[in-house]
Amino acid sequence: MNDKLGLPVGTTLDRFIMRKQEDFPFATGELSQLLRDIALAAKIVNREINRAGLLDVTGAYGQQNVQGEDQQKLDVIANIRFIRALRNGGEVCTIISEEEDDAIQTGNTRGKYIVAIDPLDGSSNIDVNVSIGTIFSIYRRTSEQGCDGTMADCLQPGVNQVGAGYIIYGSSTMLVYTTGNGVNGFTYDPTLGEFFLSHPNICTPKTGKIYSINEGTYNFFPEGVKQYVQYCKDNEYSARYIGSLVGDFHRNLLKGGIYIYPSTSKVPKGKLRLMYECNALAFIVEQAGGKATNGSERIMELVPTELHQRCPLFIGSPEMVDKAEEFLKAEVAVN
Ligand code: AHM
Ligand code: MG
Repeated sequence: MNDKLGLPVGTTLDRFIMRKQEDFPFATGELSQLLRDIALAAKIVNREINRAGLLDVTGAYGQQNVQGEDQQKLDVIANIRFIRALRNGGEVCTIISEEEDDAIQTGNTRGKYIVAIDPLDGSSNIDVNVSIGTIFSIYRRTSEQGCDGTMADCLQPGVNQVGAGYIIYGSSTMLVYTTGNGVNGFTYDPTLGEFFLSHPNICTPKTGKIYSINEGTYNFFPEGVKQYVQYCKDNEYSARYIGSLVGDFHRNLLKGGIYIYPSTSKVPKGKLRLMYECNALAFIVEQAGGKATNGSERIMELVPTELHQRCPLFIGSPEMVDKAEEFLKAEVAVN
């Protein structure tokens, strides 16, 4: 099996990124470098995650680790690792992170890119050894180089993404990304310290039999969502919900399915964040032939007004997203 460029399974991520760049005659290599920086941070975070249980059990490191850093929760560690890698890489002027209230200026004022990142998503699953992930979106700045990124650079709609991806730290660690020409997945071989192409040109099934939603909050769902969930049950779909967006999304991407985090009467805007959760996965799913909406509008066309804006998410196999939207529309028509 090959990717769209004919690169075979087993190609290293570095080689793959280099070959892709050769197809763009005016490419300067900066985006390629940025992707490599993310992959490097992912390897470091992967190493930390793998030792998490051990550290928890022994609790013997005290306040500081051997590098003299204060011992911190993994989501904070991941945040530090990714920011450091992006800052040192030099291609990014501004970072939006789930862990930081304000946009972070890296000091690389010549950097062309903005990165929005959730360094470690699903952190409630860390302590129980369940899959967690990193999600990232890459934008080109719209302001002139030579100064810090602006708010307008940060608040771009998802359609402006030039790249997006996620890392899933699961039974194996994978990096899945797109730069707008299909989706490719790379599996990490920890013995070699390399990501290798394992899932070339990922295409999501048009429909599936998996629905992923936190049914514990059923009583607070909008009527249309309740009815769609009932439709899933009537059709004997399988309910699968890890509570780790990357894990749930990755499974559904490969097998076919729908992931829903709706607005509820308790969280009217939903829980997930547009800038570093929904947009990245929306870009990936669309590149794989799927769909992502907030129930009525395409996620990537939503124009953000705040860095940490929340939005409802319906994402996955296109026919399933369409079906869910039918129920929502019917509800609107009744009211
Ligand atoms: P986080 O960014 O604080 O980790 O929250 C996001 C996570 C997603 O990974 C997951 O899909 C969702 O929250 C689960 O939320 P809930 O427990 O409400 O079902
Ligand atoms: Mg998150």
